[in-house]
Amino acid sequence: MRLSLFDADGGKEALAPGATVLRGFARKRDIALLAAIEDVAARAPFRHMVTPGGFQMSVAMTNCGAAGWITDRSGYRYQAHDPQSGLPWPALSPAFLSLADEAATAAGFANFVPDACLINRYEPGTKLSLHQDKDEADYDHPIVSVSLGLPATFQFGGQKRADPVRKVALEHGDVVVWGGPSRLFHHGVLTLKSGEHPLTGRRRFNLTLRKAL
Ligand code: MD3
Ligand code: FE
Repeated sequence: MRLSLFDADGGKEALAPGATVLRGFARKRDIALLAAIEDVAARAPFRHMVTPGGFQMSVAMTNCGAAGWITDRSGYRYQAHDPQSGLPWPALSPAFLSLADEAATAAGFANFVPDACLINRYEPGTKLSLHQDKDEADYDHPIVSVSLGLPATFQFGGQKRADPVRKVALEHGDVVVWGGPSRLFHHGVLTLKSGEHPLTGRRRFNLTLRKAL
């Protein structure tokens, strides 16, 4: 067995009740995950969606799975078809499904079967403001989030918007599982700093795997 000073799988940290960071959990599969993102984007290109208030999001998004998360002037929702093409979203990649199930299991949530994967693409200068994920039908299911590429500072607070926020640095390959009491916590991503990642260049990708329907 080869011993490494920098093991790819850096262990488990509890962030809050029901919220677990699995450091480096996705790192060994990074190439396959990025290839799967490229496949999705070839059929459902990244785009900057518009919020109900009329602001274009700085983060570019696309989806795969039976349901895709969208926003436009009429609101936030899950939809089976890509509004840009009218086609169903690409199928959920088996690589995403197995990672989601393994990560959820490692965090204590057995049998997690997501039907939606939102793919966020950040470039330096982009951010995601504090929000809750509440467009899903059933909050009993956890959410699995996978970070790839440039590092980011993630912030999360509590159930109320005014609750104090904590910051956590998320790096390439880190996976976070949010469930139970933390499922409806407010969260966001601070403005991405510039940098260059060997696999993604000046970009960060985040996969958010959810059971939406
Ligand atoms: C904390 N994306 O797409 S998901 C999103 O890095 C989103 O792009 C983040 O928030 C990103 O909605 C990471 C992390 C996440 C998801 C659900 C949560 C954190 C959460 C639910 C409760 C608390
Ligand atoms: Fe979110």
